Amino acid sequence: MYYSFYSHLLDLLRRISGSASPGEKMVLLLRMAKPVILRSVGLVKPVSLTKIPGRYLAHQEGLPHLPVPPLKQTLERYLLALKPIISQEEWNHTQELVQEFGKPGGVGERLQKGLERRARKTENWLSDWWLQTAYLDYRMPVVLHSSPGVVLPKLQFDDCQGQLRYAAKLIAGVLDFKTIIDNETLPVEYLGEKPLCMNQYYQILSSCRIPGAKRDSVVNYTRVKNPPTHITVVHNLQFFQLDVYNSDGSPLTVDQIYSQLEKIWNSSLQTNKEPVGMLTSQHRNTWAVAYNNLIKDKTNKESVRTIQKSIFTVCLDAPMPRVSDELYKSRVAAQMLHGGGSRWNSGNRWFDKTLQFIIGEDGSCGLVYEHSPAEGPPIVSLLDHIVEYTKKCEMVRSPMIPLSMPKKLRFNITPEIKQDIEKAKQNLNIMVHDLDIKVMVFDLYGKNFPKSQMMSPDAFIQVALQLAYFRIYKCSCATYESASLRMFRLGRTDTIRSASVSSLAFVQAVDDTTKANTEKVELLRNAVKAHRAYTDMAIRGQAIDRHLLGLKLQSIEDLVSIPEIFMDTSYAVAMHFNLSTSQVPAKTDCVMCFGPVVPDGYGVCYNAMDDHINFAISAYNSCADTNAARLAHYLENALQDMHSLILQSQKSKL
Ligand code: COA
Ligand code: HC5
Repeated sequence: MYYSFYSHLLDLLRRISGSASPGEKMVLLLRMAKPVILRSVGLVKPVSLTKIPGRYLAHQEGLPHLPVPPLKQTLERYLLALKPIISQEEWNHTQELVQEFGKPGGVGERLQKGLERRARKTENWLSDWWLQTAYLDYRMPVVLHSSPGVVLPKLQFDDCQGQLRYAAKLIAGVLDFKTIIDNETLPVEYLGEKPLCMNQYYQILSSCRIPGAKRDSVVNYTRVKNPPTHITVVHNLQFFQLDVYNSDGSPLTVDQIYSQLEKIWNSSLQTNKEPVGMLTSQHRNTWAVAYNNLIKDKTNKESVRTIQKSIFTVCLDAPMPRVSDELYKSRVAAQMLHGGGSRWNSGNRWFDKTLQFIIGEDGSCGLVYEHSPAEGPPIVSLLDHIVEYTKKCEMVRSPMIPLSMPKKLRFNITPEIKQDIEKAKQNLNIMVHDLDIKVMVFDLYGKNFPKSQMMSPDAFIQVALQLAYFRIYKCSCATYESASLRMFRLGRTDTIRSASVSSLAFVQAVDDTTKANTEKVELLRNAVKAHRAYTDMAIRGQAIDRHLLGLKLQSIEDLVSIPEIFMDTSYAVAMHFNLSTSQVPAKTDCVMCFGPVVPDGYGVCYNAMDDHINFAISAYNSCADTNAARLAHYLENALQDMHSLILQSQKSKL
């Protein structure tokens, strides 16, 4: 049914005339055919994606390939991006290296040809390289260094019954979303006019990272012969396999899930267990060695496989120390990122698991996710779905067929494994003490104010961040903002470099009392425009960072020596992101967070709502030069000052 429908569609596509590319034509056709496709999904049983090309595959095939930007363009833009962050002297030196690299018939051109060849041969020249470089080869612990967290608004319960009830609804909400994914009825998302790659949605459930001696891997059990029908629940450091489908294939009801959770809860009341999950918080090389040791035992191996294969994990957390209202959100953000330490909930996790929902007894709720399979937006849109679902769904007590006790996942802890767990505890506790995190809700305005001024809200926030940083450090630093490459097939991200010549001109001028407000506003508008222009360039696949990375990796693959421009101090400065930032828009009023990417840097994640902005700022306590609360304070001032600057200059015009 599917097959003949799509062959028909492809046939139509071949016949269609006009200037659109085959990809664009397919998307057009798909949009026209949407109701038919939805109906056809209702007629047939959901099938594995590997067997029959469904709506999803056809959509994917219609997406354009990620381009390789022109070499000359990237080199020019690289030099420009360096201007605000290095000295003139360094810049002059780098300019010579860049010229040498880019000269006709030179190394750059040869590598560029290699990249172009790779782009012709692959679905996406970058995605595999990116997965390896940014995630699987990266050896630092996933905790703080890679896995982001999300905090939901505080929920209305304060005991373990409320905790279990909410957990049951949340699980049902995820399963509801899973049905949409499995049936391929997830609406295609758009960035402006352009349809986006939906692949990441198919990677977030039933997947897990696995440590390797030199390189990790990531497995996905969605498209296997017998896809998993269970989730993992962790309570008091003990893991359980909870089957979430009835024998007829229907998902358990909220009521059924609740009663299963109660059973889990009651059979895991002891708290003296070995926190085996703590091992997953280790440096990847250390964990890889411990992992091989752990799974030597057959029971342990089975338990680990069950966790890896599960659709997702739910962590029922033990109560955490109470804090003031002011500190509450920051504390929960830390709970999501690391679990609070070995005394609290860090062992109540399997950090390699892609999706872990965390629910505390005090109404705290959120998630931590292992980043390698997907970016924030699909995760957050799943969360939006859950929040809506849990609001609507009521628990109705209905007669139930008794369900069997969820299986406890057993671990045989040898003295060697115990020692590995002890080491993991120590290292995790060091990380916990090192994290400095501040959640700030800026409520003077949200997206609506910059919009009313005909400015991009995201660019406005980024310029404010540049101002805050400059006021503290009296200089600009290499700044990273994630830009989505999902306009392209299998696209992940590129970098928007927020420190620009224009942002520097603005931040240098703003506190200069000799300058008029009108001039300052002009500089502000310029900086915002420059940022928005960089964003447009990045989402169209024309930014510089992934291209430069590609050229470097191509030289490694060609076994030629690494070109001088990549050995240069300016390159190191450009890649040392003291500010690592990201915006993930959400319908829910949630806070998203992640750690800094350099020891002396900040992680800044924000969710801009219409009338307020949620920020989470992280830093390391071990660095004397950084302080999350201080940056938050300066950021708040910068946003206030930019607001009054604009309003004052408007008043004076009247
Ligand atoms: N005047 C008035 N309104 C404007 C405007 C202007 N000059 N410029 C933008 N706007 C509006 C937009 O139309 C948009 O409206 P909407 O709220 O109705 O959708 C809104 O302001 C927001 O636009 P902007 O702030 O410019 O940002 P964006 O939504 O285009 O997002 C990025 C910019 C970089 C965040 C986005 O392109 C992106 O790549 N997102 C994904 C990032 C990501 O993957 N992060 C996670 C990595 S794990
Ligand atoms: C729930 C929000 C998660 C945001 C995660 C994010 O932005 O990750 C960035 C991914 C990328 O490729 O840009 C990396 N960063 C955290 C280092 C900015």
